[in-house]
Amino acid sequence: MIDLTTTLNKLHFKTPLMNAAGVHCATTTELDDLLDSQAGGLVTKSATLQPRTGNPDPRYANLPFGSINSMGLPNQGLDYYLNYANATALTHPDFPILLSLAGQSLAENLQMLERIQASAFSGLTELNLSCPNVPGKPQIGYDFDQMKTILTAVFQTFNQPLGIKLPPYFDLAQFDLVADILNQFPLAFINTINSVGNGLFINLETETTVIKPKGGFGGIGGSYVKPVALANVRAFRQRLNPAIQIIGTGGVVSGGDLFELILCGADVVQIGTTLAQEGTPAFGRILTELERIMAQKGYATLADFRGNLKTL
Ligand code: RRO
Repeated sequence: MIDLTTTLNKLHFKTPLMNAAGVHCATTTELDDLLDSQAGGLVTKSATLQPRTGNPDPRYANLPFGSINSMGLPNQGLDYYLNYANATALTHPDFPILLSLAGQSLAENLQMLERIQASAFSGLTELNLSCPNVPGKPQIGYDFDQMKTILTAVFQTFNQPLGIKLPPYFDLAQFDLVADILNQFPLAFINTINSVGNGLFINLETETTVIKPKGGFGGIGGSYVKPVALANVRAFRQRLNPAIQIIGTGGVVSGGDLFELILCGADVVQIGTTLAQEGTPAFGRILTELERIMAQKGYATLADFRGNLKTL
């Protein structure tokens, strides 16, 4: 018997998989598909106070080993997702729900957090500090002073469990600096990584970019980014207070990829590009592959190997 359950703060997951924010979670139809899948929980598309249409098409493309996107934060507005979450808590009381927020200013983020706090919301809130695709808006996660300012203000306002979505970091000094800031706050979790921002993919034949916004620059996901995701989960697990849990996101195509992210320390794992490409059956396939690997290795629970990466 293999036990795939896991816990994130107050929420209990039947399986460790969720969608990654932005994929298959923009409408109630897509969100209902997640409820009916093998996902252990769901997160809603990063929300702003008002609905946004996002960037012009084409704004997502599949690539040989992943994807590129510059969606530009298209979403139905916070109330749409908050109403969905609160209605679903009544029909599916045991299904974990995360609300993702991506306000375009500190004031907007605080206003959204106040709305959540004033509502019956019983899930977890994730503040996205790493959207790479809004023209003229740098990723907050790369501005350490701004990140500290935001977290200070947010924790003065919000008294419910909160996590943050981080961009990938690429230098050990950055891991040290960011972890030092994050350890000063009562974060419930971090989610690492968002897409690798501002990559460029080119169609050799037509000599053009493959997406239209921002001159073709966009966030890279899928197999291209798995080593970056593994490194970020591992580096933060080594540096963060044990009370701060980790959602690992990036490059999970197989059960082996899922196993590796948990081995690096992930408590929950999110699927982005693979969900976009295969739809919700991807969850069941990846979990079956994970179970086979665990059975072969003689592991009965995720805790049997979580964080246990060995080095040479
Ligand atoms: O909507 C997007 O363009 C987007 C967002 Br908010 C994000 O956080 N990450 C991403 O790859 N795309």
